[in-house]
Amino acid sequence: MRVLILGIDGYIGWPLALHLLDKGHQVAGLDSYVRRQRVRAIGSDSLTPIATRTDREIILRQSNLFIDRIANTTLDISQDILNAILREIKPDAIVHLAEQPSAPWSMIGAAGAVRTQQQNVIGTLRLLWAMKEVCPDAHLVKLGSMGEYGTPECNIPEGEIPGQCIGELDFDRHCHMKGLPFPKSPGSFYHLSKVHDTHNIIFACKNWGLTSTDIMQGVVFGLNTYDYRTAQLPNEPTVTRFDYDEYFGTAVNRFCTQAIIGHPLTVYGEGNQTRGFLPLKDSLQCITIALEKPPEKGEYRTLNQFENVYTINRLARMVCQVSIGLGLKAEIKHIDNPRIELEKHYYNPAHQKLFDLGYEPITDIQEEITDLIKTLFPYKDRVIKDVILPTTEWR
Ligand code: USQ
Repeated sequence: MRVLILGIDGYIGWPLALHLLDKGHQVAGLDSYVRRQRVRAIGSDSLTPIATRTDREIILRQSNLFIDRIANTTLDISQDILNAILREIKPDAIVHLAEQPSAPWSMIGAAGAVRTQQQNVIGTLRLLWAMKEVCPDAHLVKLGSMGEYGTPECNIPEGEIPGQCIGELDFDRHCHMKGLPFPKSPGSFYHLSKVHDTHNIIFACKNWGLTSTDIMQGVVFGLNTYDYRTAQLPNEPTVTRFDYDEYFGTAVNRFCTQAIIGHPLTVYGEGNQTRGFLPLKDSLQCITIALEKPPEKGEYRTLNQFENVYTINRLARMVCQVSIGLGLKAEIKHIDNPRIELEKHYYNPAHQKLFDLGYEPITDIQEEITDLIKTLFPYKDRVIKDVILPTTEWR
């Protein structure tokens, strides 16, 4: 398959490119490299020393497989240029990861919110038009978020309202909601941008017959390489970036980083917030499954993508136990929650479709956390302590 990865330089994009090449697919990529700039602009940097843009291009070209280029752009370009790029690459599938991925960054202020929605909503809309005009048969695999659903007090299906009654709604023939998009109730301007994307993609599939898998992904953590087994630092060029700051670091990645420097684990509020989580390696596996087992032509498909649901407290306790077992000093400190979110709530999202398509979780989550802490430990002197505590209030 000829796959175009938008956002190929990112946390998921880079290891996905390597994984797809390994599996014999052809890969091309675009990236504006804005993630590197944004993380530096907030005074942080990837904990893992990642390869330069040029080195990444060289690595891909050495693969002897089809690599078009990593163009220094994503979707902030004219429609004509984007159309021309797609015309040249002729992708069978497009994996769209080129969005601003941070909920807290979208809540910094007006500029962060506007930039997030511009990059995400307008970028995706541009892509949909380009696909319609140039490659209407290509399969769009778009990264959405489990956070699009929010935390409603009912079971969350995979995308559509199922046949049975939900909550107190009475589905008779005058009120037949089966098949409609399940209501979304997101908690940040970032998550809202994903909801807007979802609606635009559903419309494009319905109206133009485009084909898409919209992945509602849970919180990803971990790295793509674990070189501690060979006693080597994972500073080989294949390692992906690893952020731990309040904006671009996700909960488990932050906790593991905090553990290696003896910083108390920053659980926000009561810590009973419950989310779906999955290791990075599982995310790569799931996206690959979505690519290799596409939906019918013209179908819009939703996949809820996570390994299992956990509370933040449970994960923080796991990181603590593992760290103590490895001889580190670790403790949990509940701090005032900078976000507006329920700290105790019902959470039961379905996530069967990927398992039906063949998803097998690679490792158990505790083993993954153990490997991660061991791998990160040699980098402890690179941690910038000033970027750990949250400073952006969502109020
Ligand atoms: N949290 C803490 N302490 C921290 C950081 C986070 O308690 O130091 C809590 C947050 O309050 C939240 C939960 O952990 O309740 C998850 O926060 P997060 O920062 O790990 O993840 P989130 O902001 O929800 O966003 C991440 C990705 C985003 C993706 C989303 C999936 O950045 O791209 O869409 O996870 S989901 O959470 O299911 O919406």
